[in-house]
Amino acid sequence: MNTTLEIQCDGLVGPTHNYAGIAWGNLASMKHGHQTANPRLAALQGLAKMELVAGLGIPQLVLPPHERPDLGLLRRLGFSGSDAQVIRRAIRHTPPLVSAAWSAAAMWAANAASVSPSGDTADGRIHFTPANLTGQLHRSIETPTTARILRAIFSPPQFFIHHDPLPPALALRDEGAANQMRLTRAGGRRGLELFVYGIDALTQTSAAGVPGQRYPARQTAAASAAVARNHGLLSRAVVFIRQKPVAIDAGVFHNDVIALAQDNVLICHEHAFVAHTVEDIRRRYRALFQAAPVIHIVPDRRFSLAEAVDTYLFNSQLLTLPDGRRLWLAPDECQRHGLAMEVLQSLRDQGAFSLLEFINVRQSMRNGGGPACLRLRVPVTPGELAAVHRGVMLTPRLARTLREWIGRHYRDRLSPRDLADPALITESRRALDELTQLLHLPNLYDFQRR
Ligand code: SUG
Repeated sequence: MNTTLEIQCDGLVGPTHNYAGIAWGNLASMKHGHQTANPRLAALQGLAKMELVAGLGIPQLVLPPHERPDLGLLRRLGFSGSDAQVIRRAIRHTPPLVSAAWSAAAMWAANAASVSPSGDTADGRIHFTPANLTGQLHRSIETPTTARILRAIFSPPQFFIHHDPLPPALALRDEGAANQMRLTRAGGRRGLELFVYGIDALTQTSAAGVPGQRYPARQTAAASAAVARNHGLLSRAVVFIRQKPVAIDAGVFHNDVIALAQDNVLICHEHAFVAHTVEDIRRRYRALFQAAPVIHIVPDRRFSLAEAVDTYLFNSQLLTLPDGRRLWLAPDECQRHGLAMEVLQSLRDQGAFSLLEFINVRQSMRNGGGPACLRLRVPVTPGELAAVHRGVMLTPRLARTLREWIGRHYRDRLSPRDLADPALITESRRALDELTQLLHLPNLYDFQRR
């Protein structure tokens, strides 16, 4: 019997989901930029994933989308007038700014925050640090709303503590739990937290990236270290790991595109980390738990970095069911990829997991977000779970309500040209206003407070 509970917090896809092609280094975003998206289908696909997980008896929580467009961003950058005028003027001058203001990227909740469960922290509370997402303009605007949402959902201070995001500096770029993994020992509450970074930006000459590297690193060592300190983690229960630059250049813009961990099991691609990392993890795990972790390394000759990025095999959710069995929830794309299926078969044969399911989240995948990107994990005790805001916990009834809400409010086509349409501002606000009632989260958005 498994006593560990883990809430899966999924970002509900917002009504302005679109393909702007603005995430440099994220190959899927770069490839699908300026195509027509289907926000309604995207939201329904995300909801279907949440329903599947909740149906397995795992606590599933809904994180509401952010208000878009972020007109405050455009106004701060000097565009003025009525809401419609602001959009029109910004489009005339700087279209990429408008794409950023409309971005629904907050759906990728793995980037919302770093989370340390109460079993790991000095004060026995769950610690949250909203990610500053400084590396990308369209993502950096998420932080204040994310912080507000997390505070509203995980509220009683005897259980939950919310830190300020790290200062928005290149040297402190932080993209949250997408670069954080955790290993535990069966039955125990303590974990070994693994923080993965792409660059040590305080000492490397170029803060933007390793000189000569094609794509920038989106997490810095200094950011990871600051989060670990703020969360009050024991130094012997933390490992800092550096991504291999070659992986970042192949399109691994977050660690969760190349590695995943659950319970005492770590699965990673051969080129996920720099040399000696795996030995280091083994040593630190052994020192903490007096036992050996289970580590599966997928060799590049069997499954290349390009194949990993193409299929998002490692961006699966590895879920522990209430009976203790592990389920691998893979993106649908893997099912049609012979080599990905061979890797899965061999991992299953070696006992990494026992159940396998596939999920179609293609609308999100086309922007570089697989099943694991769409969710933030929060390990909890039963007492902590009971303190979470009930209105956002997914029940069959809430799922039905949300499906109807999506059907009422979402468009089934959104092209970059549609972002000039002022009617979309009103439509999105109407949808979100109603959503706050459905989730019992009043006055969440700025437009409701004015
Ligand atoms: O930050 N895509 C997101 C995808 C995030 C995936 N998250 C994890 N791996 N955990 C990003 O690159 C695309 C936006 C656009 O092009 O419209 C985008 O932001």
